[in-house]
This record gives sequence, C-alpha cells and structure tokens, in this order.
Amino acid sequence: MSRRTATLSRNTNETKIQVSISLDGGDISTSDSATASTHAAQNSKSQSIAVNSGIGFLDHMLHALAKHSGWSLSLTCDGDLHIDDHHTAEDCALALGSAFKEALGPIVGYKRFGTGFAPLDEALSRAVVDLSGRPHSVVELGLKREMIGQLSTEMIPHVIASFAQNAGITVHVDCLRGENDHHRAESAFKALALAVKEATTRTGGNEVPSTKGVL
Ligand SMILES: [Mn+2]
Repeated sequence: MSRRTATLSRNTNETKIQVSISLDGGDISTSDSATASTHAAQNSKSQSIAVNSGIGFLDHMLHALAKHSGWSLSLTCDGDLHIDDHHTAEDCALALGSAFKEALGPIVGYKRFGTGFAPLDEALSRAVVDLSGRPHSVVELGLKREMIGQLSTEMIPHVIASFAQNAGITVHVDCLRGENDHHRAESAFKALALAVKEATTRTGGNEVPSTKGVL
C-alpha cells in the first residue's frame, strides 16, 4: 500500500506555514527551520516529527497528536506572535487539517469511526472521530488557567476545532477529569490521536463506509 502523504504551504499576512505529513510514518521532507527547533522533534525508526510553530506548548500538543496518530510530521510557522498567539495557533491547526485531508484522500476503504481514551496521570480524556466529510467539533476541556506556557487555554479547543474544520471530520473531545491543566490538555490531544489513528485505519477493501454510499 502506498503511503498517504501531503505537503503544503499556507501563507497570509499573519502567518507563513509549511507542513508535510505522512499518515503512515516513515521518512518525510523536513524543513530546516523545523529541525532547528528543539521544542518538539523526535526521530524514531518509524516516525519523524519536527514541529516549530513558535509556541512551545502548541508544539508539544501537535507532537503528541502526531506521535500517537502514527504520523510523521514536519510543521513550521512564522507567525505574528508580536500580536498574540491567536493567528499562529489557529492557522497551524487549519494547515494541519488541510494536509491531513489531502493525505487521507477519498473516504474509501477506511474504518471511518474511531474512539480514543487517554489518561495522563490524574487526567483522562475521551475523543470520538468520524471521517464524515462534514466538519463539526464539540470540545469541552474544562481548562481553568489563562495560559499554559505561551498558549492561551482558550486557543486549545479552538486548535482542535480548526483542525476538524479543514480536515472535514467530526470530532467530540471531552476531558473527563483531571486537576492539572497541562495534563488535561495533553490527555485530550493523545485521546484525539488514538481516535484519529483508529478512524484512518485502512480496511483493505474499497468500500465507502456509509449507508448513503457516499461521503
Ligand atoms: Mn506534557
């Protein structure tokens, strides 16, 4: 089976983003600015991950999403952080969603639905994903702090929603319990990763997984 990959650039007056993704891991073209980062870079036998958004905690979350989804991912962003974190966080998620959708291709021969539960110490999150072709998200993380590192906590559900928007998928992500906001957020991204990994599993067939016969 061929690997599912995509590479794209997204440039606006607010952010300039490059992203390469392989849903099946393996080698990937990695830009110099991504590898220059020590924020969230990891090379293993099966995955190559380098994320440099300019926001350390966002890098940490996208790294976790990539790692536990089984992706290889290179993402760099030169964003207007002199304003705040909003455009950078949102646009990185939109670009990642677009790359994911392109790599995924038509929703044919996919499991379609996926569920993930991930704890991080006292925190526990649940994610449910449907490769529906209809972007929709419900994200309830119950974060209490204003910021985690340099990322506003209000941007964390917005990142997941923006990813779902451009990925064209339905996601429901809930943090079910937890005291520590870093743990709550990280468990949410890990749960999302597990759900995405399951939903994007290839069945080996070429059927459209829908009663309508089309997605
Ligand atoms: Mn962490």
